[in-house]
Amino acid sequence: MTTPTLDRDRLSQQLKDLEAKALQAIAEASTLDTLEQLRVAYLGKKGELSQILALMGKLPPSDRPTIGTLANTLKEKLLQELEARRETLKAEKIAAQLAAESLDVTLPGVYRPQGHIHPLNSTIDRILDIFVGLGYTVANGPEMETDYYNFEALNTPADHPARDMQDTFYLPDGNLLRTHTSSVQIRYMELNDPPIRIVAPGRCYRRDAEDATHAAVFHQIEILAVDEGLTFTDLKGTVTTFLAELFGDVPIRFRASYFPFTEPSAEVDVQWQGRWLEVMGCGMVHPAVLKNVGYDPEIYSGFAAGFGVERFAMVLHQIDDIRRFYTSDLRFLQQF
Ligand code: 2U9
Repeated sequence: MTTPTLDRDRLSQQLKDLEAKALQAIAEASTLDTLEQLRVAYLGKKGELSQILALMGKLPPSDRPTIGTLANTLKEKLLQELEARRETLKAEKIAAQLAAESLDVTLPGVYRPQGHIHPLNSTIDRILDIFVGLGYTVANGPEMETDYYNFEALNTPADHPARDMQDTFYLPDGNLLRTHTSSVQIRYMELNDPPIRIVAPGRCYRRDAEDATHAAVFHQIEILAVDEGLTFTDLKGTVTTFLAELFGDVPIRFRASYFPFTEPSAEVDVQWQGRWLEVMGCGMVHPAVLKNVGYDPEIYSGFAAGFGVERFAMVLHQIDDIRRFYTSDLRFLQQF
């Protein structure tokens, strides 16, 4: 019995069916991986085209060239279609990336409101600039203090009203929250020999009922100069220069006053919008204070001054209530 020979027409039809199926699958492929799977499925060693070619041996020799040519033509066509589809998919992938990553530079930016320096901080900076310009060094110290550094070293006797409970925050361990930055100056003098010129800014605490001009937490700046031969004239000159820098050329006056840590003492007023405003206190450092830090009052003399920053900021910016500094109301803060 002769092996039924595969007639040429059947093989040729198989090749045509394969072409149609493969071309449709390539056209529908949506990823490069799928295309690679199709290449292997159709053109690989065990692919469908190879399987048909394997049947060539059963054809009459005279028919083999025809089928061989058809098969090679189909292989070339499928390779071209695979490559074309690959290029299309790659181009689509790049186009999708470009679209996703595209930045329209003409879009408006994200609005971020401009921040503002708090009026207290800008006032402190401005004041520190004036004294640093006069050769002073900025000194800082602890806000929690001992009775010694806050009162005793400053010649403030035990029964002085400033030490009463109603004015000072005492802590359970007997320490306190400093009521002025004078303690910083004591600490500095313990560690440094004259001549010294320091400016001490900082947060201070007073047990006051809060109202339009009193806050439990407030900011103070004090200056201290100790050298040989300093006199009240040097103090007046320094205070006058400082106030002229801040308030311009307005009348100022010194009124005799008393503080335990200075002798003589004075309070300073500036004439502002037609009224005399008290803005600071000052005086010559009391000899007992110099002795407490080991300075010889026969050789050295010094002057000091202190003022509340809120008070300056309120005068300079016409602010009517001290509490506005602490309530974080943007309608207030944005004005500065
Ligand atoms: C040392 C010696 C003396 C600092 C001084 C004042 C006068 C004064 C107040 C102003 C308003 C405190 O913020 S306030 O409540 N201060 O009037 N301060 S003389 O004298 C010193 C400081 C340190 C070693």
